[in-house]
Amino acid sequence: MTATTDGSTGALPPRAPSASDATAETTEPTDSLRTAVLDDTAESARRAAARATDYLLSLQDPAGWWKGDLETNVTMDAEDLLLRQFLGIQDPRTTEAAGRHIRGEQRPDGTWATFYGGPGELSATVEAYVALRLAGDAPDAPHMARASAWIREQGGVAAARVFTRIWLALFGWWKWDDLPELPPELLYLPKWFPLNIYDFGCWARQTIVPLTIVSAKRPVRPAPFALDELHVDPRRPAPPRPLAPATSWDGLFQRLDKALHLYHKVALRKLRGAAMRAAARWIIERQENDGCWGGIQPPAVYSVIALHLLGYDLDHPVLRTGLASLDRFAVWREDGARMIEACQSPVWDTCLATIALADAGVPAGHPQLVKAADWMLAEQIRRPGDWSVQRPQLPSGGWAFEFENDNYPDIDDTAEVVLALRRVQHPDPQRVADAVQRAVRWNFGMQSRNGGWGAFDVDNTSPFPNRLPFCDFGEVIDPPSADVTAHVVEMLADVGRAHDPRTRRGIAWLLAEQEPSGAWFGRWGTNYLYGTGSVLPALAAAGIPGSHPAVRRAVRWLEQVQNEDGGWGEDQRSYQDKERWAGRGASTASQTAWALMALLAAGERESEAVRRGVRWLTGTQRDDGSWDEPYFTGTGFPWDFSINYHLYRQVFPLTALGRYLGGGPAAVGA
Ligand code: R03
Repeated sequence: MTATTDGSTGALPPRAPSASDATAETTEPTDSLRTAVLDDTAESARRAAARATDYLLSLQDPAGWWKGDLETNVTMDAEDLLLRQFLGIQDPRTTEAAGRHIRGEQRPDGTWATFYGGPGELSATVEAYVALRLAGDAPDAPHMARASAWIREQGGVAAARVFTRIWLALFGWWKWDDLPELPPELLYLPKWFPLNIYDFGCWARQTIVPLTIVSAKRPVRPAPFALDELHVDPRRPAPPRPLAPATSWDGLFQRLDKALHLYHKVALRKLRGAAMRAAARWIIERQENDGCWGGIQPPAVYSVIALHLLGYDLDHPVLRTGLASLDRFAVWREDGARMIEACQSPVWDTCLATIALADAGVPAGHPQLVKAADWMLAEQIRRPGDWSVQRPQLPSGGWAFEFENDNYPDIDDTAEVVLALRRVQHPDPQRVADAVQRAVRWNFGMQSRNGGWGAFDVDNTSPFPNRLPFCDFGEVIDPPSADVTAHVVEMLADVGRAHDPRTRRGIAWLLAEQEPSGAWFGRWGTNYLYGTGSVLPALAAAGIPGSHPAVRRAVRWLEQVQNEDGGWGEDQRSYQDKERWAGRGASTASQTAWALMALLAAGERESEAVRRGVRWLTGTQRDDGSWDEPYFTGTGFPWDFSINYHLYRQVFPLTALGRYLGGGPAAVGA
């Protein structure tokens, strides 16, 4: 199954034997009918893999990378219009195109969801509604009236998340005093003190620092219209929230917030000024070469606002390049609609595409794979970042997810890029070996105390950030997850370190994390199918046999949740209600592929479940070699922020088909 890799980079140790390798050769057929069915399945898998290979190869950028659209929800587009309104840089073409996209995403009941087929979501609906009003839609137009009525039914603006109310406060549609405080003096808390900025996950940290400036400045721009229709009772937009008992954590943090509101009024002017300048320095030091912050939308929009409030004008290089970086997140569609990506995924897509093509039997020295490897090699990060706060002595060597994000390499991308690089026969094997060695050292160094790996930081597990009234959306810490840990274990096994005590601790952590059902939770992909689809290949790579009880439990779970149609699917609702939805939902290409990758790693190649899954993939492939996937199978934050990675529908099915066929150049005519 991985025949193309062995010996491809001579300087590197061979892949560790895996349980699935042992079953890669076909076993004795039980009867001729069964053989014929399997042959037929293999034949259609071969054809499907060949077409999928060609299609994927055709999507590569001449520079060597792949990048699929990263589709999320309309809050990105709404906030883009709100930002332009705030800065006074609206332009009719953009407004029209964003409005078109937002309108196109509205559902018949007037709401907007945050993922395909999901329920109406209040904060997204409020933001989308306000954006459409900025785009000129009248409040009494039928689509707008349906939205505002629904918003009022749900409790109005008062029930929306903090971020939404911050956006409204910028225009006086909500009172700053009715928002949680985020004092800039936060920056002065030392790194051992609870709630210091390094206690937060890096995405929250980068968002909170600029918001401390905004929260201290409390800016209000003139609103172009009133928004009374979004309140249950416009005379009382912010009904008092009940206070929890002082002895509870919630009560304690509510009182802390009250104290901070008082402090806002009496804050020492000098201290506050110095704190805001320190925050500005912190922000500017972290601006990337292309003008963005952390490669993601929230830090960029709030950093631009914060620096503008401190007097930077719009053509100051920091703001000019910052705004330009946001413009590059825009995807213009053929129908004239404009969608904003929350983030861009070129490194992640490129390593996954490389692995898929190698699995499908594209020769390791294929020029397009070498091109991809060259691009990935040039992306390796060779300087310290925020991660160095916890690991000051650790040399750099990771990869980030995006084009430019040198300050925040992540452990997941680093593991997958190493796995990808090792599948390519590069003309300079020493260069690859050096890059891999630095990456392995960095990932080892980023292991958390409990034996697992988080995405960006070590031991980012403080219980306090989640308690802040400010933190009512998404995750705010970055504890180890099964999916990231699995990818690291798989990579470490691949480089011959399966028996290193650190790898063994990772494996022990994974085994302890298995759910009673037999599945693993998926933090960055939806959900148990992603977790399980990550863990079983890792255990196999590390030499855990398919007969291991943990693997058997997982196989039984996968077989139980397979759909009638032979595919697998898992709805976002599994994050809310795992009893009902874990492993359940309409079949999708990526999730079917994850289940197959897990089963194949467990040695189930000849099973009926695998045959039916492969059949689902070959039967749903389109003529051009691609798959459709309207469902969101990626996770930014469980339930709160879902992602449709447009390349997932291509790379994972190809990996699964390639592994089913056993890889090797004979498998497809590449
Ligand atoms: C698949 C594995 C690789 N993985 C990286 C995945 C990156 C996913 C995109 C990140 O985009 C973000 C969008 C966000 N929104 N809101 C926040 C946010 C962060 C990242 C956010 C939420 C709470 C706080 C601050 C920011 Br507090 C829309 C490792």
